Amino acid sequence: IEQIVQMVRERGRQGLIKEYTEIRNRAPEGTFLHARMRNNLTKNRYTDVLCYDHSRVVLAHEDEDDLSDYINANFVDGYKQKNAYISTQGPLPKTSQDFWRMIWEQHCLVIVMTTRVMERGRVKCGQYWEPTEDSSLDFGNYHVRTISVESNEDYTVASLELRNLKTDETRNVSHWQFTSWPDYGVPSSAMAMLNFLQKVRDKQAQLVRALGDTWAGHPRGPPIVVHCSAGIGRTGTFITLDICISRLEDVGTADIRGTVEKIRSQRAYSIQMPDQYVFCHLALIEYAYSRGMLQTVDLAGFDEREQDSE
Ligand code: PTR
Ligand code: PTR
Ligand code: PTR
Repeated sequence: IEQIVQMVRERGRQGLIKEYTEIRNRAPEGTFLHARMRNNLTKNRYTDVLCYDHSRVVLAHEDEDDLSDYINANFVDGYKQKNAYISTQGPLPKTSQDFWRMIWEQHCLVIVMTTRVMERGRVKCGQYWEPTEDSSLDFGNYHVRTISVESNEDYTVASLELRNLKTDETRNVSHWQFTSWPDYGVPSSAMAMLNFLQKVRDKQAQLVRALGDTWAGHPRGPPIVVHCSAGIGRTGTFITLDICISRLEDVGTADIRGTVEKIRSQRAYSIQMPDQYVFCHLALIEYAYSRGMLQTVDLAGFDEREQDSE
């Protein structure tokens, strides 16, 4: 980790931005055929944020309709864990039912939401759950009841009960919304974000444990669903940090660039703004410092350092 601090100090903000631009300029490494099918186009929140075919979450065919298996969502690997996450867009009114179907079919226990429903007067995500206690919404075969809601300064946790009306089974889903993250930006405090991330992990671990044998052989359980509005910027930043911190705790090293490249090979465009890439570095250093892995952090000149000319 000391090497990372040194690397970050030497490159400075401009150097990291240049590195991000290189990553970003690379052509996509996959096709988007399903995302572009005529019947699926309106299931994408943004026409320029499509979903790779090779890693997409395929919905089970419920109604013989060949085209009903599409949702703008991709599996993303975690640290030493295949399909640790599902990165997805904020559900649209039209796709909320598919979203719950995906949660059901993938047995997901935890949803992380890093956007607000409205931002700067624009709708960023559908209201696919009820924000108030003891109320519910229906989406096709799924009944979603909000059991309890707890709010903090930076995030809100809702306990949801998801009922499959076809089979009459119910499951609990824990909904974690981080509320102080502007779109196209970074949180004002890395600590708030890191604290939130830790709580999310603890919750997933607790829910997996509570299910006992169900997840035997998969001790970390089902994918954690992570979404923002487009499912690339803030979602990608959250996942990058989660992976880098796992690695840091395991072997004491980090590879932010490699992590971002890997995530982008599964969820195209992940990490959308240069500042988000820079934030991953600074937040990781802050994390290491807060955990006593670093005694001092010297980033003198980080903001001023000019980019070396070629
Ligand atoms: N419209 C967004 C933007 O341009 O910022 C979404 C987007 C992001 C679209 C990235 C394409 C992108 O491609 P790449 O990062 O692979 O160049
Ligand atoms: N055994 C549980 C069930 O089938 O409902 C949960 C479970 C689901 C366990 C999937 C493991 C799973 O992963 P895999 O598809 O890799 O076996
Ligand atoms: N076309 C959209 C735009 O650039 O406005 C796509 C987009 C929207 C891309 C939001 C990223 C966004 O941020 P996030 O992935 O964090 O929701």
